[in-house]
Amino acid sequence: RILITGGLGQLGTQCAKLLRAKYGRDNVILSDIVKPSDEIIDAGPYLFADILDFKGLQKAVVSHRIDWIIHFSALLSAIGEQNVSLAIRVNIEGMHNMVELAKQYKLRIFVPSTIGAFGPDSPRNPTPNLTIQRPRTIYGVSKVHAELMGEYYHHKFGTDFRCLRFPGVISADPPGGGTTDYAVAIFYDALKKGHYNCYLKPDTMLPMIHIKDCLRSLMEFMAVPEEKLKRRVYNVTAMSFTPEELAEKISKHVPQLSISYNPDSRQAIADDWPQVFDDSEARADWGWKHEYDLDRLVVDILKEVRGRLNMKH
Ligand code: VAH
Repeated sequence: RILITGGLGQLGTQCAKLLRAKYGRDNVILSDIVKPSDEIIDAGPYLFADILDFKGLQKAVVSHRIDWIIHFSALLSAIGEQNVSLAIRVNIEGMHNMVELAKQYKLRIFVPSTIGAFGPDSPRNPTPNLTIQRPRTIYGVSKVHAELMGEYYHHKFGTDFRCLRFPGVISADPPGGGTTDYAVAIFYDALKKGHYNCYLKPDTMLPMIHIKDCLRSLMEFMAVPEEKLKRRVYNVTAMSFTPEELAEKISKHVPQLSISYNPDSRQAIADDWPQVFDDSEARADWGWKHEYDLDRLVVDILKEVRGRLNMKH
């Protein structure tokens, strides 16, 4: 059985759908501290689980006979800077609880890390798997901590900890509180207003990935036999682009799109992040490869967003 924490965030519901298709609807339990919609309940088992409540989590793991944990709960980069103490609790104390449970009950645990786990001292183009990590956001600090804690538990206790560093994930559901959220919001504003006011500079290059590639990398990585893994933490990516490159691709399909640039505090976060992510080790060790390039991503997300806005085209 698989327990997904932070299940109602950007990745959880799609991840549950894919895992349920592969492992069975009732073997994947979505959990969060948010009240679920009817749609979520209809899709499969849902559980209230507060990752700060160790006893409650222990009960969930035992009574549902959990074998794998997919630990998504976290405050992302921008929202973390507005709620540092909450980010420390959720992202760091929450990780302690989950990795301790993984050790106690011999669970396989997946924790996502991020391009945000690198900082201004890291090489930016490309950023390799193993290099300096001195991030300047509490989100980044907490994710480096998660990587180090997971690797420690693996080396000390044999815990099957696995971690992929994701770039900005593009889906029809906005992430909420991220620095890469512009690349989702622009699709909605392009279709609804024909204009997007971008909070990053036009030439801000960031690594990105389509959510379908992101979740496929997770599924494939979780199924890799332990002996094939040379490390517990891998970079994965699909492409890098700038706001102006993305706007230009979208305007091929939405000609009326205009874009203005008014950088805010998220610019300083993005300026410390990788511009190009080197995922050659994931490709070499367990056969990772992306399937969505920017052209295909734009067509697919536009279709999804039109569906959400139920526009006829
Ligand atoms: C954020 N979308 O912007 C998240 C992600 C790589 C970026 O971690 O914070």
